[in-house]
Amino acid sequence: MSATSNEFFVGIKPIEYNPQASVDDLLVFKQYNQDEIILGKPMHEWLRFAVCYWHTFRGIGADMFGAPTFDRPWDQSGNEMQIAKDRLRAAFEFFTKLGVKYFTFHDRDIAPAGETIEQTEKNLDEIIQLAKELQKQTGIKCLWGTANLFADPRYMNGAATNPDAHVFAYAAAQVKKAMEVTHELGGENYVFWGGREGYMSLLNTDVRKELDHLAAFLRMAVEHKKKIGFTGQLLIEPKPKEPTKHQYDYDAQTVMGFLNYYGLNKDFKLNIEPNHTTMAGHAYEHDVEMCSRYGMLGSIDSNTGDSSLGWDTDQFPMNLRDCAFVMKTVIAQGGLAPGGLNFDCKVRRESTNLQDMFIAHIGAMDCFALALRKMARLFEDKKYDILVQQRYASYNETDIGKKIEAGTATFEELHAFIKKNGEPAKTSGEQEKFEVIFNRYLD
Ligand code: XUL
Ligand code: CO
Repeated sequence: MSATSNEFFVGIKPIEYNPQASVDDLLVFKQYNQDEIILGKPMHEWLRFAVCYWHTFRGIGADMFGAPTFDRPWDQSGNEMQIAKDRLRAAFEFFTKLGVKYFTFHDRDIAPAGETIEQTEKNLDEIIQLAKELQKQTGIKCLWGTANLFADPRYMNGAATNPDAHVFAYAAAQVKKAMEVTHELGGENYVFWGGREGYMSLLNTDVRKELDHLAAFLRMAVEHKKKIGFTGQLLIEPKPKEPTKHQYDYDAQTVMGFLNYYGLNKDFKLNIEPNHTTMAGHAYEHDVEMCSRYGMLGSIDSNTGDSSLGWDTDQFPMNLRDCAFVMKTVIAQGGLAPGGLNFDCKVRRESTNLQDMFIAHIGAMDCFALALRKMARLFEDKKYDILVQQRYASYNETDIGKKIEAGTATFEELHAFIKKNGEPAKTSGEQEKFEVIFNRYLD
């Protein structure tokens, strides 16, 4: 903080859009022009960017092999609650200067835990009051809140899937409060990421019991949501592994199957994090597309991994191709609201300047904005719609295809059809053609 003001990011002015800016001018948007209308709505409505509190304001630059490398000016005062307040003010200065409209948080990111649940909730309430004031002053909104059910040692064997009902109850108590404070901040969604909801060994695990318990937990959350009048969307964030060897919310299709089985599919949508998707062995865009096609894509933790590493590196998305694939799906479903693009990303441990926080977010926002522009053109041309429809034309244009789609065909009928019509003609999948066309839209 400067000696004369409450400013933490001294010398950094609000980031502006200037497409003419030089390559070296990094504190400027060259693509993200928030009010520019694309396909009938402003860019900020398509993109709904959020800054995440845990990486950007609680990240200290530590890793498994080394001590913290960051030296943040808001982490200096000594007293835990005072630091939490300074940090919150710094965060709102950052959101405002960056020009994002949303933030996301875990309960334990914004306020320190106390010795007892009463003290923990008191700390949280005090910080939430300050957050509300800062929201009022700045107009910044809460995209989603969540509870940290993985860091405290009590959750070492899981939270809602813990073999001990006492731990399950603790997790429920914590989520109850986290939902209430998210509601108080006007949160537009609430996220469940099953941090340790999985197993390390099948030998000591009753997987069926744990999944039944997880469903019971989520049912209680739905009930509580109604009880407190929270109208935000509930979201589940899939991840295949890490920290546990196997996480139950493995990927989008697994989570949708789980929700359907337990009758929860009307109450939840998915928050897809592409870094998690790639850890499940899928392409970056796979889960986004997979759940969108079932009307289940609620929000995106827009980050990326490193293909040569394979763990959850939570890097800023800077690859135009990846962002374009995401935006292609987002445009096709008409947007993400009430979800958004949350930067669940951390600057590298070696990126120790305060400026790096801005540069990272600006770079990722510009990458998505450019992807939006490019994919808007593709959408307007209806290129893929037409080409993909053509591949499936037989289902609309032939009697047998129409019957299959309608669910009225039988095996006997299809057997008779083949006897009469013989071998199908060979049809090229034309993958390269589709890839070349996609690349041309990225030009
Ligand atoms: C962890 C992860 C979380 C969730 C929120 O991999 O992505 O930060 O987004 O708990
Ligand atoms: Co995430």
